[in-house]
Amino acid sequence: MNANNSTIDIDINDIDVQDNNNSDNGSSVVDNTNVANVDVEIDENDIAIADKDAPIIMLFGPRSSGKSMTLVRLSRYLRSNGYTTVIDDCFKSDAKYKEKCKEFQNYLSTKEALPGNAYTDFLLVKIVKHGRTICQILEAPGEHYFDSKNIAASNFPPYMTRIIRRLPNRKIWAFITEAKWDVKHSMKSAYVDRIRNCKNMLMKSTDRTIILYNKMDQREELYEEGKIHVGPAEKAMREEYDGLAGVFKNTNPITSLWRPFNYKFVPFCTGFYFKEANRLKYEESENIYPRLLWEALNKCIKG
Ligand SMILES: Nc1nc2c(ncn2[C@@H]2O[C@H](COP(=O)(O)OP(=O)(O)OP(=O)(O)O)[C@@H](O)[C@H]2O)c(=O)[nH]1
Ligand SMILES: [Mg+2]
Repeated sequence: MNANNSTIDIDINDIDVQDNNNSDNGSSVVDNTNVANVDVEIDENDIAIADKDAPIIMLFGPRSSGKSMTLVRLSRYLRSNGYTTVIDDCFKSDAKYKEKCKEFQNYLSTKEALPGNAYTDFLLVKIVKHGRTICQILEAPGEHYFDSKNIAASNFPPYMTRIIRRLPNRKIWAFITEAKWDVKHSMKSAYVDRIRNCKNMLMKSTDRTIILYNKMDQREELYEEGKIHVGPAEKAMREEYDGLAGVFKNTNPITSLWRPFNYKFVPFCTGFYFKEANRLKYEESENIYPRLLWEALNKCIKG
């Protein structure tokens, strides 16, 4: 079924997005006024991951690619499907982190969108079912992964090389790409280089890879009658991010015959954003998006 020979594991080519089985329409306001202002120096190396077993999902993407909103969308979907989201407030010890944990918890509970500027740094969220932690999702500041002001950087912050890389937990790297990322070609190719750099420096052979193509709503040609064209979406991602699939080329002579690339492709949209009375508002995306992401994550967790 897969027109592009990728590793996508969905057995239908067109996916209907009109599946709001969640009665909560998630319409929210992104309000920049209520920004937490805890005036402290943040030590990025002060992080602690106590659970050395549950896989860690690394949301990897430049600033504004949608890491926070992806985490929000997935958490809200999972909460409405019997999972508990537990924010690990011991992950960092500074007061600002604790403040953000509270904000995120409030956000998930009240449906109010997070203040845009307050929620941009670290967060570790555990996904729990029947008392068992299924996985832990980590968001870190976008510029730690890819700094648009220093695109030639080859090093990662020490906490990534010293702490994250050495953890025994399986990591699932969700590399976020954006539909119609409005930057120069050189910026995109620098981002692809940075992902290659991550693969070489931080990833282990037991880790897994997802390429998430966010902001799909910006490319209407990838839909027809409310259905996502998954194959063409993956093709569009590969055209926009030239060379990215090749980073994950499967070099095993046997398995590469049916799985040429070692990544799972997930078309995604966190919501529909619009301005109203000078405020940025958004309406939550359909459940099909977090469902596809959760399916891909589960395969990476188990397989
Ligand atoms: N059209 C569209 N815009 C989106 C989507 N997801 C996110 N955005 C836009 O991107 C902005 C940034 O999203 P965030 O989730 O805060 O991005 P981030 O990657 O966490 O950014 P940093 O924390 O600064 O690294 C949002 O405020 C939206 O305006 C989407 O699915 N579609
Ligand atoms: Mg963020």
